[in-house]
Amino acid sequence: LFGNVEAFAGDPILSLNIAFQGDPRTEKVNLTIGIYMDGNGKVPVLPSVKAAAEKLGFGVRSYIPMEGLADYRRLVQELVFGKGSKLLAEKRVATMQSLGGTGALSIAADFLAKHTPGRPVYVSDPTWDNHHGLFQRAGFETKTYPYWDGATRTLRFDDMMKTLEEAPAGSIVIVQPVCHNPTGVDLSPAQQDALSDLLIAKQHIPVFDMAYQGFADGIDEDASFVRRYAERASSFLVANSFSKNFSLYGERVGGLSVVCATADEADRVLGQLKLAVRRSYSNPPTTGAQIVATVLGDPALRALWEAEVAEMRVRMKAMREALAAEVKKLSNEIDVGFITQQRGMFSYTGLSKAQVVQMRDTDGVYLVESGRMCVAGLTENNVAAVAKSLVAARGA
Ligand code: PLP
Ligand code: TYF
Repeated sequence: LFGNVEAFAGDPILSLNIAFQGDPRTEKVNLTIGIYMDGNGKVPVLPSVKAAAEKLGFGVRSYIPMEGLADYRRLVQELVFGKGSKLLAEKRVATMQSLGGTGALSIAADFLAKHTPGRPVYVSDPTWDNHHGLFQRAGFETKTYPYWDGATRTLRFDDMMKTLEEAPAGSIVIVQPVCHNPTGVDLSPAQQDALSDLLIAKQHIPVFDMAYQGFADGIDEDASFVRRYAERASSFLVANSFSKNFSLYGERVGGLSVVCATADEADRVLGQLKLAVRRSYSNPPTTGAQIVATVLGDPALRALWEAEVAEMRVRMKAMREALAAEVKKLSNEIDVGFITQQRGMFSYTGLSKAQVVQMRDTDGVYLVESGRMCVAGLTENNVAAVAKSLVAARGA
């Protein structure tokens, strides 16, 4: 019956992690998957999260509503759109609790496939690979807009605008508003505004995918693209994730918010989102959302969490500076500006696949084959070795 089932090639990033685990070298360094690690190379349990979990204990585990916990959904809205948001006052946002950012995008794709079918979906070149997969699975054809210029390690902004200008009106456009995965290159505020003008003029449907809120400049600062867009546009979507900024990867906590033209429209959209969830997994899990809602809803825990996010952000920036400084010590030929200018968890190094393989084989330094480095894997203890490996590979 299943004799012709094709083998699954696996996810290249997850496969690299398995290879890393099996590597016997003690000096190995994992700079692959987008997981924040602390200065000791460990995935942290945030004290705010631990305190919330202890406060909650293990209570009743009945089903929760299809759309998720009410407090959680309100707090998601306030975190994404800002507490004083006009949209929220007008009740124009339908927000669901989701299974991480991936689950939010998956429900978004199903919803759009049903209600706005047949439109092209534009994603950045390059992007998080699952953007293609999730929207293709929902029945869409995905296309790319230019984003990364390998020669200058900067944004191809004019080309990006041209492609989206030439796209059919009403196209779906996935936009990472902050800490772009995989490049670490974001739009400047002026570029964000120019892109917003174009998206509105062309009646494109943006899906903002915000997986790293708080990892660039701050929790509110990182939401500013979405919030400024919200002041002007009547319909768009936002997927947000707490995997990284709460270090709750395995709990699968995120949100999908669909901004609508009116409160009545938002009511009906929420109904359709509930239906999509009902037909998929019925209702979301309890624990992660309870923890996030407890932290965000308690002033003391929230202040603690904000400080913890700041600590993660500052450490990643410090590691970028340290790597750039270590590379400079070894070579004057390499322009290290890109390492410190890029933001968030990732740096697109421009290293070729052969160079990445050399670093892995020779030094046990693991990057993704596209040349993406997760800077959250750098520590005081390994940064010099990583710099040495990088400089050697560049010369090879
Ligand atoms: N979107 C982007 C751009 C990501 O980098 C990620 C993954 O880390 C996600 C979405 C999915 O996040 P989650 O793990 O919450 O599903
Ligand atoms: O790009 C990353 O590393 C993160 C984590 O199938 C991730 O987004 C990677 C692969 C995957 C799921 C999450």
